[in-house]
Amino acid sequence: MLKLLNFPQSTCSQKVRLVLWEKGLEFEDWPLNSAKREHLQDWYLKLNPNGVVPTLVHDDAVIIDSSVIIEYLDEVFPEHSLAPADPLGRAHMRKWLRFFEEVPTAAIRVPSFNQYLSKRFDKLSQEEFDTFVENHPTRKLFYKKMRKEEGFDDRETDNALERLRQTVERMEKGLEASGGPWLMGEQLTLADYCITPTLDRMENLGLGDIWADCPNVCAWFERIKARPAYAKTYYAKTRLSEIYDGVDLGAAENTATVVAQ
Ligand SMILES: N[C@@H](CCC(=O)N[C@@H](CS)C(=O)NCC(=O)O)C(=O)O
Repeated sequence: MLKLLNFPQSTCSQKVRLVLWEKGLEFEDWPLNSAKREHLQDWYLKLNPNGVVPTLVHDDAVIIDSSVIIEYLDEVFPEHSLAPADPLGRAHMRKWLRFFEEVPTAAIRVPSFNQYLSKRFDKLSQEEFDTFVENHPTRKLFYKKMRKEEGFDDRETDNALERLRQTVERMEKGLEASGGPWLMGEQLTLADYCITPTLDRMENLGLGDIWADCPNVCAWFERIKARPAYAKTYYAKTRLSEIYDGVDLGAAENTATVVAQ
């Protein structure tokens, strides 16, 4: 039995949902309510002491961290494998995973908070916000760099956009070198799904132009979007624009859907 504790619109959660759907694995989708800060409540911190989503529960085992989870799923359920069969191929795939975790996954948070996610703090007083930041198990320094409602300064934002551009340039070259259609060549792998939510988020934030001059990336993304796993992952209200645009954050039923990245 697989259960995924996640936020519908979290990029890290979407990464795992893409892999679960692509592999055809049955799972219980367990959306957490971040307006109630369920991911910071004691019961959840016992599962995931980092206070972030997603968390996978497989029978009695708890697995955390989205890239760890997708590698675990691919090892435990090897049918329709999303990793190369040989150790060298897997090493190359992991090279992509580690780069995506270090560079674009961190960078995309900055424009996401600037444009939408900082709004979820609108209703908190500065004191309440400071308490939230001080007590966050892993994101204290990140939130300290941000101003409650305005997000990040120009320097942080420019750095983030530069790292997102660097990512698509690297993907463009990688697709050229592999010959496509996927980052690793003929085989669709975890690497492709590791970066998919970041590009989807960029598009949702109006940053799709960043790869307009990268024909291989454009074609790759169209192929990804055509996968049934993509439509299943991005169900209604899984994108920030659908949640925040035109939403009255003061309305109780709406704040319940306002969650982290
Ligand atoms: N390295 C972790 C990072 C997870 C992460 O940052 N999750 C975000 C959503 S994408 C989160 O839960 N944020 C909660 C918060 O900022 O309070 C993973 O890949 O699972």
